[in-house]
Amino acid sequence: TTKQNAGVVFKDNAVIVHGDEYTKDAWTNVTPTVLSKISRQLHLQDRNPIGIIRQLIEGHFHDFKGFNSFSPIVTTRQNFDDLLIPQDHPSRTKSDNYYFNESTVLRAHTSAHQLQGLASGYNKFLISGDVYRRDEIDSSHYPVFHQIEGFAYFEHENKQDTLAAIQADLDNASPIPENIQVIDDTVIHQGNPIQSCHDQQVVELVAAHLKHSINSMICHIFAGEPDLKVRWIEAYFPFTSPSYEVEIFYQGEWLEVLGCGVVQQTLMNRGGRDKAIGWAFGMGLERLAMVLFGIPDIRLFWSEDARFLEQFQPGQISKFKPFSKYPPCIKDISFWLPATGDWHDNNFCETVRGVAGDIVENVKVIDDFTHPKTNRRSLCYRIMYRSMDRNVTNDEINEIQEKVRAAVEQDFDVELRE
Ligand code: FA5
Ligand code: MG
Repeated sequence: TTKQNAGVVFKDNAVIVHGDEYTKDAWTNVTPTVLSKISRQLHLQDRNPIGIIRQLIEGHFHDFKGFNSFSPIVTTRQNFDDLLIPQDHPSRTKSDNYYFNESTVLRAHTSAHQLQGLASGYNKFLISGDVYRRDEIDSSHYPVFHQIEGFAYFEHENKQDTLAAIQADLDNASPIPENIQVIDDTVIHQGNPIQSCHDQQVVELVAAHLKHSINSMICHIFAGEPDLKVRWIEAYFPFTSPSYEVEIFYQGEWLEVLGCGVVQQTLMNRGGRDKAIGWAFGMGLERLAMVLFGIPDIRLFWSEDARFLEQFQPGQISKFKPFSKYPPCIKDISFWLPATGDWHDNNFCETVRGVAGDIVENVKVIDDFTHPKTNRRSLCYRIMYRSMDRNVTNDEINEIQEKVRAAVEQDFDVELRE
């Protein structure tokens, strides 16, 4: 049995993507639905908001080399080991990632290419691309989104030269505009330490360079915003220390937009840069695009409806003009869980999306009940179906819902109720 879509072939024992064959094993959980996205490359479309923001950021970091076409199919070594992510780290699990097999995965972040960037010889570079994570389903979560990675390092023989080079770069940079309020209470301390191999004065200057670079990028993309609030908080990533997250206050909410930090020296050394010290950030593009363009649903970025695509101009941020939404169709499914085994929402959502595709707008638990006598647990999920492009009929959705029920019964060994 084979299933085919745009360069992707599913065979019994292998998955083939553009001629490259990946042997299936117990880890395989990529689906035709998710693989149908790898050819879309929204970040390269100059009329898609994702592509427009990517170009805006590249325009700001004009002395950075841009890498936008690394393959999203990477080794687990690239996605995890190279980044010093421990063997037992939760971010490696099958319920969070799309595996081709034990050693090949759809990248979960653009950080998977940091070593390739280091090998390129450019000391400042950006990497953008589509990234994949198994996740819940709602208006701001989709299993594919986009990130841009920024990386800068300074490579000199001694401390004085390093300090001088970073300071010169900072002196050259334009000052942070008045319209931004930066809230930064972060301090370097034991819980978020300077690496023992590093010099404190150098790290403080690298961190200042990182913070200036990011604050001014945010000002650039939110140009014209009368009062912009940016907040720096401490964070943890296995591949940076100290580490930070940056949030933007927008329309009444703090929005997490990126993670960053001073790169672990072990990683620099593995990249052949043992004399250098550097910083990196990884930023999600969808959340920024949703606020800047006023886009209410993350699935819209994937729309091929002309009413969406024709609204945007290359290089320009403009407000999305909603076109009428088609009505939803809502179906519930309830079942008794098997007596043993863990239950993961992500796996359930994946099965639903595997059958129904993008027509699923939202999946949520509406009832979770454990029978007092038998101790059996029953769940009820509400699935909201809606198309971005057309009216769906109740008959059509009933048919899909029947397939969903069959797939859920088969995948999870549950006992369907009524
Ligand atoms: C990372 O992915 C790290 N690789 C970032 C990094 C790079 C840290 C370099 C240090 C140095 P995180 O999982 O937090 O971290 O994701 C980074 C950003 O991607 C988030 O701040 C958010 O803007 C975006 N993001 C994460 N998950 C989602 C999601 N499910 N949907 C949309 N955007 C997301
Ligand atoms: Mg995060």
